[in-house]
Amino acid sequence: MNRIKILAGLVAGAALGFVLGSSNSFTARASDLAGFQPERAFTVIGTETEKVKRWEPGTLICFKGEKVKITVINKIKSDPASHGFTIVEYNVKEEIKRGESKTVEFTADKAGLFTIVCHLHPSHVGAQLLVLSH
Ligand SMILES: [Cu+2]
Repeated sequence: MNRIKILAGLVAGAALGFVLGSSNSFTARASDLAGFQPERAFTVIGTETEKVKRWEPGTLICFKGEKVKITVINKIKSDPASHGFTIVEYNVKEEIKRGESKTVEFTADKAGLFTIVCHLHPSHVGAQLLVLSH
């Protein structure tokens, strides 16, 4: 039994090494990057601990000019069943029902610190987006 677990660990390690190795060996020439717009992807989970509801991670950081993709998943078990995910400055406004997910995409064309609010119940489930200007 232990031998099987060790073998599984070795296989997993080898697979991880391959993934890391292939990304490390990636080299891009300037011509390959012409018109390339980097994408910053996040997965944000709505959670509840000790009756405190929040989006996790609560701080999303990207660089100005990046395409941002945020997948928001509502895993909050208590009522209300829906929560909002709104970033006013980026015209993002979604409502996510319990157990469901939504994806928002925008280009971070404004630098600064932006508040992410639940427009349904602003007293909870806040977060923030920090867009760095390089
Ligand atoms: Cu809410």
